[in-house]
Amino acid sequence: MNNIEIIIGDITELDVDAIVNAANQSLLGGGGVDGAIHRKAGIELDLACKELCGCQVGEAKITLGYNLKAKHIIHTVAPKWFDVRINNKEELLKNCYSNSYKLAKENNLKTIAFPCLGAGIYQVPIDISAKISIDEAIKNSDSFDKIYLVCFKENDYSIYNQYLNNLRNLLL
Ligand code: AR6
Repeated sequence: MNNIEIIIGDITELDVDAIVNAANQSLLGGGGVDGAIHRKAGIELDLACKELCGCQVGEAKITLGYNLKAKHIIHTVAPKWFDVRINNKEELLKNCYSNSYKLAKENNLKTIAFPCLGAGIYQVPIDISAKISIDEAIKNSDSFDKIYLVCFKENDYSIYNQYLNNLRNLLL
């Protein structure tokens, strides 16, 4: 659990074995962190993503990192929190994290960084994002040297830290 670090900043700058992308089902790029990753990784990422033939909500697929410092990109698709037709959103969001960790382990990756999956355009509330992201990080922490949970906004960073600090205090 001590190898879990919550940081604030731009995930595309990180030098890790894998960064996780908050993609959409097409895997062909978009706005938010997805747009930033595709812009910086370059055209080779667009070509590799085309070959993957999309990704279902909660599933994860892997590519190289191309022009990024990160060696790999794990692409996963969060549920749209505003979509009233989906009644298992928490389970699907949990699957995004667990399937990303699974894929990282299968590829022997030891350092991984997640953004707050779904917490932007897809509107996952930040307290739910913090709980699921941190709970899943704790479950997987023994398999990694370092897990970064990357927040982009001050408010998200403080809510993530609050949740993790509460858990750490409970364990003292
Ligand atoms: N580094 C770290 N976090 C970031 C960055 C960055 N460079 N940029 C944004 N964030 P979002 P979603 C945070 O909207 O909600 C795309 O169009 C952001 O503050 O990127 O899963 C896809 O193609 C938020 O906390 O992803 C899909 O269509 C988090 O990343 C859709 O958006 C996720 O926000 C996916 O929506």
